[in-house]
Amino acid sequence: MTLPIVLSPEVAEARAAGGPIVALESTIITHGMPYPQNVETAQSVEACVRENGATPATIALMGGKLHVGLTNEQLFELAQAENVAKVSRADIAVVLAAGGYGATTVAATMIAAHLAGISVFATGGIGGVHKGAETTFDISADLRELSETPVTVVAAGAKAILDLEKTYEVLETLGVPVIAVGQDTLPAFWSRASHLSAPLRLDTASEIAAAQKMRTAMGIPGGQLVANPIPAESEIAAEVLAPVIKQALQEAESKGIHAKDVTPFLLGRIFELTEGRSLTANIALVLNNAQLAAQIAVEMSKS
Ligand code: PSU
Ligand code: MN
Repeated sequence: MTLPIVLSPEVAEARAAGGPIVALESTIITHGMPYPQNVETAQSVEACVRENGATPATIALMGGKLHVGLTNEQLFELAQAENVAKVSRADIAVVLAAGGYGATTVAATMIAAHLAGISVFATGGIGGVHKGAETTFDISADLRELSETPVTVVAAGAKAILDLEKTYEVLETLGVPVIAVGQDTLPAFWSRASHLSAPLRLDTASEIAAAQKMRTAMGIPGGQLVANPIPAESEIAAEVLAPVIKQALQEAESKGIHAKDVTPFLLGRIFELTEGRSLTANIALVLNNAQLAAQIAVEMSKS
């Protein structure tokens, strides 16, 4: 069978010309941020990619089609739709075959990007090993995807709601390069630094592009996690966030929130508890990641 992939006109044009393209996910729109900030952010992220010389390709499932690049109308339709499934590797094919709405997580966006020949992707934060995973086994499929699918993912690290030590241990076990940008410690999403030292450090987009090209040339499957710290003026200190994260985690537990509802619940509660400050920081870090991803895509497109 032929895959029901639909490229937006702008993505089709960029692909035909061999131009730089940056994939963007849609779970952050439907499950990660409230309306209308979700659509506004998606539009400014796309604008930021264009300003930095690349073409944005926001990925989502709609009506039995795998869309790589959304028009403005499609973006609004998705952001306001009800019953949007949050899809990862496990459910992407089921939802595509059934024909409903599906927002792609990091794992599913990597799969779609690779199918469309796109090798760079910008997001906010990847999923990882949840706190308490030793009893819940809740480990995001994003981690295994990074080890299998050759896409460079630019994120502000793993979200600080996770067990960061275990997340980076699993990435090491899976053979995923974790590259901090411009600093020796790993960033922690809403904060620039964590207490963890970075396994790898690179300071420029061209070095990051060269590393992915070398990995592929060596026949090593998988991508890279580029951990790009949030801009200093937008960060929230880890000490400020720690009690907020603790409270959100306790509430998730007492309400019996589990599986893929955990991350959206925690992000929503942290937004309320910080009176929106976490969202402002989240938007700033996504834009920062989009800029670096566009620069990496430009470098990758140079032969
Ligand atoms: N980054 C954000 N907000 C989000 C996400 C990432 O700033 O909502 C989403 C991504 O789609 C990621 C998902 O893949 O959260 C992780 O979900 P889980 O923990 O259920 O694997
Ligand atoms: Mn999970």
